[in-house]
This record gives sequence, C-alpha cells and structure tokens, in this order.
Amino acid sequence: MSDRSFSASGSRGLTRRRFVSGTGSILGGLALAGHTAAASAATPAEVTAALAPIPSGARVPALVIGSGYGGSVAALRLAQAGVDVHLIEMGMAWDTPGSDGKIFANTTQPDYRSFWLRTRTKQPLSQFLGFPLDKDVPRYTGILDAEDFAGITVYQGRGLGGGSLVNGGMAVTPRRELFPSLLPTVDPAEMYATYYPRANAGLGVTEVDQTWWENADCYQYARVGRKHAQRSGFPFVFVPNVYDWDYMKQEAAGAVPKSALEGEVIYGNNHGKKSLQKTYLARAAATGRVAVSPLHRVTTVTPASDGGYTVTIERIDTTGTTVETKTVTADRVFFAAGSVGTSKLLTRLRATGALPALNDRVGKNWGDNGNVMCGRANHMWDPTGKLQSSMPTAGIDNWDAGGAFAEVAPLPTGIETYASFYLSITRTPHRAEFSWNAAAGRVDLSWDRAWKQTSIDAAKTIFDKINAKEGTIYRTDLFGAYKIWGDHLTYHPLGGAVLGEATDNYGRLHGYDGLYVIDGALIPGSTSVNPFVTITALAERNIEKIIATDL
Ligand code: FAE
Repeated sequence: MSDRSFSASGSRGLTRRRFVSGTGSILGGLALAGHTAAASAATPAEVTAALAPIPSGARVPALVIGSGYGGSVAALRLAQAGVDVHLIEMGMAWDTPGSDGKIFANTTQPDYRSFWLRTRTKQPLSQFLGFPLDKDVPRYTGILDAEDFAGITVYQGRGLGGGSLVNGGMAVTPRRELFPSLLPTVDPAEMYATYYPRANAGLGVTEVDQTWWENADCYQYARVGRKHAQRSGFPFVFVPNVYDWDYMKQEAAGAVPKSALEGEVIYGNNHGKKSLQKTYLARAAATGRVAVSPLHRVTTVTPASDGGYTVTIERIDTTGTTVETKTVTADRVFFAAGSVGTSKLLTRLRATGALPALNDRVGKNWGDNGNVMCGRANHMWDPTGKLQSSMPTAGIDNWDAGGAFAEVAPLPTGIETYASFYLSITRTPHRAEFSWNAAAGRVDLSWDRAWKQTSIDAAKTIFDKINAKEGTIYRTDLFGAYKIWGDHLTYHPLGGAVLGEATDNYGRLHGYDGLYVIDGALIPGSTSVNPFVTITALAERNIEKIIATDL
C-alpha cells in the first residue's frame, strides 16, 4: 500500500503517488506569516492597531460582516485595491490574556473563555470512560459556539479570525477530479492553477517534516492510525497544516511554551498556529485601510434611501448584552458571517422585509460536509501515546470506494487511552434549509438527525474493516453511554447562500447590487475534505473578479 499525500506544495514528501495536483508554491505565504509571528501568542501589533470601533452614523465604502476566511480575504484584497474597509466581528479580538496569563483555555480544562454565551460547556466529546465531561461556566463571549438546531449542533469559531481560532489547521486541497462535483459552475483549471496556490500561500500552509514525524512521540497516535489503515488496504495520506512545524519541534524539545503538544486546539492555540490574525488579517491591517470592530454584531442590512445600504449593528459586552445600537451606511456589504451566520441573516432579512428581493434559493442547499466522529479501542500492545499533538497530519482516503475521508484525529487527554479517534468527512446527498420562524423570532434549520446514517454507513466502510482485521471494537464511551457515533454535530457547515443559486457565479447576491456573499455559505454542502482552503480559494477567485468589474 502506498503512502499518499494531500500536498500543498507539490514539491516533496514521502509521497509515492501525488494525490493532489497543481497547488503551486507556498513559499510566498511564509514571508507574511513569519515564524516569529506564528510562534507568538499575541495578536500582531498591526491588527491591534486596526481595532477601531465604527462610530454610529459613519459611511464606509465596504463593510465586511465576519472575520473568518471569507471576510479576511475580502478585507485584504479590497484594501490592497485601495478601498477602505470596515470589518465587523461579533466575537472578541482575543488580544488580552486571562488571569492565568494565557489568552486561550486548554482543551481539557474549558473555562469562561471556551464557549460562546453558554452557562454550561457543550464539548464535542461529552463523555470519557463513562464520566460526563461538561461543566458549568460563566456566560461569556467565548471562542467556540456550539449552536443548536433541532437536528444538529454546529460548532463555529467566534472572534477575530473566525473558525481559524478553533480549528485543527488541516489545510486540505480537494482532489482535482472531485472538484466539478463540489462547485460545478467554477472552472477547475483556474482554481488549481491560481486560486488554490494563492490561498495556500496566504494561509501559510506547509507539510510536516515526515522524517521528524516518523519518530515524534506526539504522532504515535497517527502512526498507529497509519498501521491500521494500511493493514486493511486503505490509502493513508499526509495532509498539510497551518501550524508552525519548527515551533512544534521546539515544543517537543522542551525549548518553548507548549501549545499543540499541550493539547490546545478547539478553545484556541496560545502559540504555533498561524490563524488568520497572523496571516490574512495582519496583512489586511498593515495596509492601513482596514478598521476592525470586535464585539459588534450586524443585525440588519437594508437599502439606504441615498444609495448603498443601511447597516444596523449591536455593540455587545462580554455577557452578550447589547450596550449600544449603531446605524451606519455602506456602499457595499460583504456577508462573511460563516455558512450559518450568513444564511441566518439573509433568511431573516428576506422574510422580514429588509431585503425582500433576495431570491428563493437563499437559505437552501446547506450541508454538514458529511461529518461523523468515532473512536476505536485498540489492544494494549497498540498504545496511541499519552502525548498527542492536537494538530492532525493525516487521513484515510476511502472516498472513491466508500464515500469517506477520515481524519486521523488526536485525543489529547494527557493519558494513555489506547483509543484511535477519527473525524470522517463523507459523501451524503442530504441538504437542509433555513427558514424564518416568525412565532419564535428565529431562523430554524431543517436538518434531520436520521440523515447521519448515510455518513455512518460511509465511515463504517473504513472502520468495520479495520476492526475486523485488528480484532478491535468501537469505543462506546465518548458520545454518551454505549453510543458509538458522534452523529449529533458538524464542524464543517457549508452552503445556505450557494454560488450560482442565491448569488451569481461570483457571489453577487441576486436582487441587490453591492451585496455579496464570500464565505462557506457559497459552497453547496460538501468539499470532500476539510473545507477552509476551498473557502479561502473561492473567496480569492470571487474578490478578484468583483474588484476588477464592480469597483
Ligand atoms: P467563519 O470562519 O465561521 O467566520 C465567520 C465569522 O463571522 C465568525 O468570526 C463569526 O463570529 C462572525 N459573525 C457571525 N455572525 C456575525 C454577525 N451577525 N455580525 C458580525 N460577525 C458575525 O466562516 N476546517 C478545515 O479546513 N480544517 C480543519 O482542521 C478544521 N477543523 C475545525 C475544527 C473545529 C473545532 C471547527 C469548529 C471547525 C473546523 N474547521 C476546519 C472548519 C473551518 O474552521 C470553517 O469551515 C471555516 O472557519 C469557515 O470559514 P468562513 O469564512 O465561512
């Protein structure tokens, strides 16, 4: 069985068969990300300098709602084109340490910083060895939102940098032959020649040093994952990441404060991860044309009488209470509030008469990227290691045969668990839609929990076979008593304002000149792999066209 690699650079590695093609050189991006900036915990000074809450009554040429991948790309490219941008972000700037001296809480010890406006944690893994893990916390504008809909909990990052603050950094370019099924109206040739390389460069994507990886204690879990995958005949693929690998090597050597090797990830990384404040947002802020309002939540966008759009914004405090309501005018508005945030806003604004001309595709074609989680219980002679890097480096690709790509995920508990843990991304036809529930005054999502059976079946094409081969069983203690599958959640919301449906082929919303969608809402439910590189690349493609033709 060959090792295969989802390569960002197309330039090196143990790879015997090149799996992803044409993603080009990544080196340009590293100059901007810089080792020092990546290793530092603090938000770069240029970003801090750009924090300038928007005054009520202001008029701005471009207003961007949300500072995740789509919003950061829009802010940077518009500013470089000479357009002044105001970036509105409902989460915090995450530039100030707590009383423990750290900006972010540890994965194993969630505290007030960890969850968005909850009084009790809602951890993706709710149990361990039969013990419930959740606990009470003070209500706070924390970093991870576990947003509950009737059939699914959608996890999302909150703060300057959006999902880049909480994600695993896995930076995967989909296999080119799958691309037409993901975004049928987009030319794959230009994506793989230009926009994927540009995104990988801008994000600072690199590949792990596989020689180091082979001997690193912190990747024993991944090597066990490889052994089991390969013994069952599945392709094992290395995937790039945005973590600073040199920093991780120093963590392993005990030379610097630990972050990935301390298990930090879903509640933020204090060091090492090149999240967006250190890449796109730092460059955007350095132009001097971008101002940022953290703890500001956009509630309404409606045409202004004298052209442009009137935008209503609530300034909130760290308990989520509105302390001020502002009204500003923007010539152009970019919706980058994430798949759920953008879809909810647009669905409500259409239904309540603020943007009545949005078409009936708004809110539709939303999917979960087929996410489903599971753990396997290994034999005592197959320890996965008590030290586990929180940054995944590899996956098992059974997409063609079984419709599943499984991330070999860490379980950074600090103790030996003898468990292998996986987040599978699966092929699923199920798509939900958002609708305005006038009686309750909220937007609902029509996802049905039973639909996850398709994803479970796809994941089982990998793990049933591995279990049979290894003589092992599924863990039943991670998601509830005797519950094998983490089928209640997604980390990868996609769609709801889909390209070529709710918008034209570049994200211009039908019905309104000057309104754009530029985030994961554009992608109809699946990217076949982890999504942020595709969200970034699509945003790069669309903003280039918009700048060339609309401004
Ligand atoms: P996103 O990054 O969610 O940014 C939207 C921003 O808008 C957020 O900062 C919001 O706070 C803000 N916002 C929302 N509503 C408003 C409003 N009304 N007013 C002002 N601001 C607002 O959107 N993907 C990968 O590719 N690899 C991984 O390893 C990976 N791991 C993940 C792990 C976890 C725990 C989670 C939750 C996600 C992970 N993802 C991963 C998914 C990835 O982070 C996600 O697809 C992107 O962040 C989505 O990018 P967007 O720009 O669409």
